[in-house]
Amino acid sequence: VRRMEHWLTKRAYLTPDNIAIELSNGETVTFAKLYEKACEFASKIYTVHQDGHVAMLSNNSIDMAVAFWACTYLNVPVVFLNTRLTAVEWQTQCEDADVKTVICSDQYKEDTQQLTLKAYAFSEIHSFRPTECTLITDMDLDLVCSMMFTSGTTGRAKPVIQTYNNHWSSAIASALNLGLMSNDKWLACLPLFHIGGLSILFKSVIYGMPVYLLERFDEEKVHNALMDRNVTIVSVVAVTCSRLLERLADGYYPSSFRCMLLGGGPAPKPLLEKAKEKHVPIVQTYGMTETCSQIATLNEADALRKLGSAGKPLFSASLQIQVNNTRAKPNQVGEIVVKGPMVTTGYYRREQANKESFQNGWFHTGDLGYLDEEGFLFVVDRRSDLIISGGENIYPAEVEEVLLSFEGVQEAGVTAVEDSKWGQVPVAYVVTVNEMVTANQLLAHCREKLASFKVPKQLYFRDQLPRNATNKLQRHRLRS
Ligand code: S0N
Ligand code: AMP
Ligand code: MG
Ligand code: MG
Ligand code: MG
Repeated sequence: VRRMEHWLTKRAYLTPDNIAIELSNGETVTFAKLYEKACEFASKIYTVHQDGHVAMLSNNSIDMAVAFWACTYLNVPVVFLNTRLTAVEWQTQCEDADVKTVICSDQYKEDTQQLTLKAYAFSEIHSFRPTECTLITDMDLDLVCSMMFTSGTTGRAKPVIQTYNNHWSSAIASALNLGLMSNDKWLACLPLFHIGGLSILFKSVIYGMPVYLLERFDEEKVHNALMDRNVTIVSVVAVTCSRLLERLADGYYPSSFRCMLLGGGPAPKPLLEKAKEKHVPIVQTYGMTETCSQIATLNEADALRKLGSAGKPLFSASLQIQVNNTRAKPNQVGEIVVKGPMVTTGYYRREQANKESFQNGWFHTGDLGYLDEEGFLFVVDRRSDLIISGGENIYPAEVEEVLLSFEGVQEAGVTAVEDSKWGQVPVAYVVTVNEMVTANQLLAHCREKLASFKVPKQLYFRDQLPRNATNKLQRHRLRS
């Protein structure tokens, strides 16, 4: 076993008085305090958490960070739930990831009544009496630290295993790429339930760097923080980046501001050009839940010369373009495959998916891209059929399944259309047995079962849907 002293314990020992988390209301928590709070929280949940995993349902907060670190002191894997999902979706994910206990912010306590699982709000846990328990001193790097769901080809989201070693390797690889400045302060406005957000918490503790934590993305708050709070780096998706540039208008960020780390989906050329015009440094990155965030990143030095590229694979990571399991030539488009210590050990209890995704040691991302003559990655298309709306994944099959579960719906097909606000949004095509089914009924049914960002923006009735010779739905032909 590979072991390492618990990162937060070590950090609290090294730089106890440095700031770990800063909020927009001025509140701060030092590393010593974060350590103390995490240990205390651990001693309080010790009696309620059952064997099995703990789910976390919360928007960004200090409590959420404390609860997460508390679970690491008990060696309990944390399954992160997207707060935008419906209770039906949470329930399925909890079952798929062997969750036995839910920890939530007080805001979601009422929603959890719809789950068959026991849920505890942060405030309830704070009021518990601490129990004598042994907290781990050394982390076993090969253990599961967290799990996050990602869309799968089967229509059912898959739990991605993220080990301590994955998170450690990701944080180190990122620092070797971006460098680490003594004044670095990373702003977290992406949800911590996605890896683009959570990875900032690991970086904070491992680097000894403060995180400026926002409950959620709010362009006014982010803008003010970038202007006045000495933030040096902020992670963004295309939609939030675009809103910030809009808000910046003719202004400039202070010279201490280093960059926006832009990931989670394609970076539209016009957005990159606008940023260039406004002298906003954008660092484009390619990564995913399965690689525990960044795996390829474009250095600032190459940013303008290679506009649109996601850069080169980080130190310790390898990346290839493969066509029929052989390495592609420069500029030849193929599937992006990766390997390295930040790559997931697999999907939790999904044998078939793991067999398909891992071949000869390479993880097959399902994304298409090419490497130019100098080895710079260009992502040209995402995994088949995946829709990315404002940084959130929508898998068509999942929406189709919900449409098909409505009585009278015979066939359903979902595809993406371009959208100026969200990048892409889903639209649906359905075939019904008779004219009794209305669009309003179907959309209401979707809203009940699906997170609202997954609900089709338009719904069209058709006599039949395009299928190939083997009767497989051809989603790319739905719109014609
Ligand atoms: C874009 C965000 C901020 C929009 O949320 P906002 O404005 O707060 O909306 P609300 O006020 O909550 O809701 C208003 C209405 O809008 C709907 N809505 C909300 N979000 C979406 C959406 N994405 N698409 C479509 N509709 C949406 C609401 O439903 C509501 O409608 P009604 O009233 O009908 O209910 C928010 O969506 C957001 O935070 N998005 C980003 C999510 C994210 O983090 N994605 C990245 C996931 N991938 C990864 O983490 C891997 C890549 C990675 O690691 C990375 C990514 C980025 C940067 C760096 C990295 C890295 O490698 O480190
Ligand atoms: P997620 O599935 O939420 O983990 O998000 C990762 C997915 O977003 C990847 O598999 C890609 O499809 C897409 N993606 C991430 N970074 C980029 C990028 N730089 N360019 C294009 N697509 C990207
Ligand atoms: Mg995914
Ligand atoms: Mg909002
Ligand atoms: Mg919702």
